[in-house]
Amino acid sequence: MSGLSRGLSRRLVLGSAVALAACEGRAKSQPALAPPLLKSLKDSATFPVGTCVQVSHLDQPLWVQLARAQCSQLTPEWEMKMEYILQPDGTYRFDRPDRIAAFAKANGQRLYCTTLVWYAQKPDAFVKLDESRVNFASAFDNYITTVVGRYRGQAVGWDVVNEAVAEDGEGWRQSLWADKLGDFDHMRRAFDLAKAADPHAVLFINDYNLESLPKKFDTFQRLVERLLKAGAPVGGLGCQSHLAADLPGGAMTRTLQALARFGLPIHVSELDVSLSRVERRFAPRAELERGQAALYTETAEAFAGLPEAQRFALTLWGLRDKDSWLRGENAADAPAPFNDDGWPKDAAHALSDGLSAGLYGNAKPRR
Ligand code: 9MR
Repeated sequence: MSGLSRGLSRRLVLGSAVALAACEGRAKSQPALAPPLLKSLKDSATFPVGTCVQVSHLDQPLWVQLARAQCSQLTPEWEMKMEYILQPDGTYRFDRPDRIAAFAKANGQRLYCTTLVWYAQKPDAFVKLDESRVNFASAFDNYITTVVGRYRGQAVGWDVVNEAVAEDGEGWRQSLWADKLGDFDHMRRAFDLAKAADPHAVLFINDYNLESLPKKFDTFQRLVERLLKAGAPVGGLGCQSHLAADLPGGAMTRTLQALARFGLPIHVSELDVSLSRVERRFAPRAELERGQAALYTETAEAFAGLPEAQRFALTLWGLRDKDSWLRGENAADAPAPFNDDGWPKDAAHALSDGLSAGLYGNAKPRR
């Protein structure tokens, strides 16, 4: 698409968002539109920039306008997980994940999917299964084969194993899956099944606190090595990146560079920067906001500095503050790049600066 037609189509999108906002009867004093950044996030980057999404967002014209303008990839936030898909009686429901997949396709955005194996989810349908390993294993196999197969050809990647490593770095987490199918074998099995169901999707192992807990990070890397050595088709490494605003500078850069040593694509898969989950609880808010902006820049710039083939995508876990899961934990948190009304915060400009580092040969960002 030429610059001219892109500008034109963006104006059309903005125009229709104005009309929709008017239909919604928004108060005049409320900002109706997110003012554009100098350049959108997706246009600032040489790699896909994503956000998580819930079906409820698709009915909000302002969210739709923001996500279309800023993002080239979508990850269903929870409606592609077992908690939604798998019913207590063992049947599957795909209405909402299908709707998100259709939205992504209609808007020319990539679809990334999370998650297949997660210690935190043990739906009734599995818990209730017969104790025999055979039934359990075939239900596990069927779930992965069916769900991955359904989005074959559209999903660019899957979080196959999510959050497998213990927080203290002492080995791997216990889970229903590990109990029934083996600590290591259930992971290996999930990768093999996902590969068979969609040979083209990039298959990730994904985890969090890798930048802040050295022992956990070490165990994560050992697990990756072991999976690769066993021949598991691990195609990429996911670094969730739920950061605290007072994380010391340099940690994210070191983490991404260490991950890059595996030579696999890297996904910054769930980036947000909390102002509440900080150690320096009494730090002035403005100082934390500066820390937040600096971390958005550092993460994007470090990512942009990875070898091209390893820059899978950078995904935000919430575009606007009010979209964030962290609001449920602390109503005063404001972890996203855009505020509740969809206006770019300093964090959005900082993120854009970091993303642009890739466009200009890793030149230093503006601020
Ligand atoms: O943000 C997600 C929230 O809406 C869901 O209720 C929750 C359970 O499905 O998962 C949240 O996302 C998590 C992600 O899948 C894995 N890393 C941590 C995220 C925040 O809890």
